[in-house]
Amino acid sequence: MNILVVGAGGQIGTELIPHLQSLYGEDNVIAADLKKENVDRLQEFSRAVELDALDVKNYREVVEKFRINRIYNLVALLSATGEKNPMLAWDINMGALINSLELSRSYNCSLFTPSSIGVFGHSTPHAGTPQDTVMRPNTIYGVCKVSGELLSDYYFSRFGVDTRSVRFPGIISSGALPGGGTTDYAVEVFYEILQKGKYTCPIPENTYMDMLYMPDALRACTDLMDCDPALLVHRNSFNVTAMSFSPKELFTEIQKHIPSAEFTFEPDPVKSEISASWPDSMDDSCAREEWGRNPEWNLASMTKDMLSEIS
Ligand code: AKB
Repeated sequence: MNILVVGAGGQIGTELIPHLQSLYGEDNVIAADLKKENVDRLQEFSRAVELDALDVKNYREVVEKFRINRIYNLVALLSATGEKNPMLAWDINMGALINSLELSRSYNCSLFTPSSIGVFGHSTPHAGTPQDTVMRPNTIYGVCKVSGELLSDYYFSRFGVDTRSVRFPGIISSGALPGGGTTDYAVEVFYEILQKGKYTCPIPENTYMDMLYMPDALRACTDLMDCDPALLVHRNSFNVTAMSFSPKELFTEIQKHIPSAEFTFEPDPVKSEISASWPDSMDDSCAREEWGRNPEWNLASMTKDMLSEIS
């Protein structure tokens, strides 16, 4: 198995690379990123190359050179940043996806492109959001993710490309900071509290969103791609979650460890609107039934681990 991770310098890629190396061997994982500084950092622990996923010629050369047969396409402009420049978000998110799909088709690669809770909108049921339900997002990021799910299913049914993916909720991790998302507060808060003892939250205190701790997210990436395809009724994309909490609940949990931590709320209009349109808690039973998903971390265990890792 030769695996290429495109957009490897971000929050997920930084931790997915060592996870893949531990499962498939160091030599069989290639990390690719657009930014030279990310490639330099990735080269400290992996085989890493510079790659612009929007440049299909450059992308093809890398796939050919390393005889790639599985691609993780992690290139994305996230929800809050996407609203600042919708056309750029469309170009990046869809451009990287189309190139990944076409190259997977030509070189017989399996392909994982994360989807997101961003596919949902105000008209989706917010409690126990089902796997198959209304998907009418009100962000360009969500529009890209719905289009990506449909295109990925199309490439599977029309061309037989082995596309699989999950709808990630907010991912909490200590390896690399997220950037430009609506759920980023749940990571930022740990750094701010440990550095400054106080945090001002851009999300209203009682807004619930689904979250996953990174180890559970990484297992989702590999368990789904390694499972027997005969088990899959769905492909693009599975609801996955491990916890659902509001900022207030997370901060109360942090205060159990750091009683002096201070929290204030200054809701950001864009992030507030986006977070209000997303599910409060998703139903991930299809992922559990079809490929045995079984997350291990909850709010209490994640909070304790984050504080100790970042300290
Ligand atoms: C974001 O907030 O944009 C992402 C996501 C949930 O897809 N973290």
